[in-house]
Amino acid sequence: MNKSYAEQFYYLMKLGRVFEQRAKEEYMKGNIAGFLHLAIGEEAVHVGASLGFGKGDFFVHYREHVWALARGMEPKYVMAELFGKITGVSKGKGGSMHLYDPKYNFYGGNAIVGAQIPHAVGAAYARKLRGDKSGVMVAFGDGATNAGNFYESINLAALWKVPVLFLCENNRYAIGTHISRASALTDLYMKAKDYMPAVQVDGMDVFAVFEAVKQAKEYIQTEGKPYFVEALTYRYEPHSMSDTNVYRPQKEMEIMKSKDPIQLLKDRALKEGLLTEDFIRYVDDKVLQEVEEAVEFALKSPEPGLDELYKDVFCEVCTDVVS
Ligand SMILES: Cc1ncc(C[n+]2csc(CCOP(=O)(O)OP(=O)(O)O)c2C)c(N)n1
Ligand SMILES: [Mg+2]
Repeated sequence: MNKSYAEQFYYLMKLGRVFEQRAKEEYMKGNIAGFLHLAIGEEAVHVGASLGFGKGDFFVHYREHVWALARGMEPKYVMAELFGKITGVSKGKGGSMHLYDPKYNFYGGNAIVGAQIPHAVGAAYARKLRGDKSGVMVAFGDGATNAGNFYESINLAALWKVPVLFLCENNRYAIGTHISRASALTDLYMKAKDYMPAVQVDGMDVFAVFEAVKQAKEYIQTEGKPYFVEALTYRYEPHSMSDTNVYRPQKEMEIMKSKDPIQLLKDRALKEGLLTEDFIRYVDDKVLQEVEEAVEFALKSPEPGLDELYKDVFCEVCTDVVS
């Protein structure tokens, strides 16, 4: 692992964390409405997978702010979207669960559990037919692996040899339901292993996620077939802002917080000389400033006008939705 990657990991993970902490505050003030699903605790999965995969299309679920930032979307346009402002990435009409920007090959943000999985398989199949090997990755939660569309997708991807990376973020909960109460298998890579290579990785360790996803990307590109990665992770915040969070033992939360992915990265990278205390201080100040500017930008931006109401509802020319 080189210094440049360690620096990018730290910057993006810290940016994601501070961005979401600030989004939570703004939600409490009433500046953000609707749903807000935070990924605090899961940053190593989003950042490690994003950098490990490199170029390609991303389809994710509603817990997506850190994914969007890790793919390069600017904090101010993402924050403005959460605020429902016209300057947001989806013109303020999508909100937190519908970040979308084809410039970054980022195709959302889906509010329907598991719905992005067949979308990604379709996009990957289209890429294959065009001879385009840039790659498609789809992320989804543990809960999504109990849905029919997940099984249909892994089946078709294996049958038609579709080069797509399935990335399961196993944070052990689907809202308030523990995985053991909803899934017959709790090692979720086992659900895919008869269809494709499938591995389980420590999702609190950004280096481990990066390496697993990099290997997966090489496989889908050279073999032209699907691959499955399960990342074991944990969300520190409630499912969404309206969740009372009473279903989790305090002890469990304490144990998982002691494995904080940002702290783990710092400890290891400082020890191995990949990061310096000065760099960490510099990044900590920089992200605070960037997020502050993003909030100011969002606050000052106007809401969408009434003339936006019927725009972007249906596609008039549907050929280039996935460019
Ligand atoms: C088809 C469908 N069923 C139910 C819901 C309600 N719902 C929203 S999030 C969620 C839990 C999903 O959990 P998981 O896939 O583990 O993702 P996580 O929230 O943990 O990231 C459910 C059941 C939904 N949005 N869509
Ligand atoms: Mg979950």
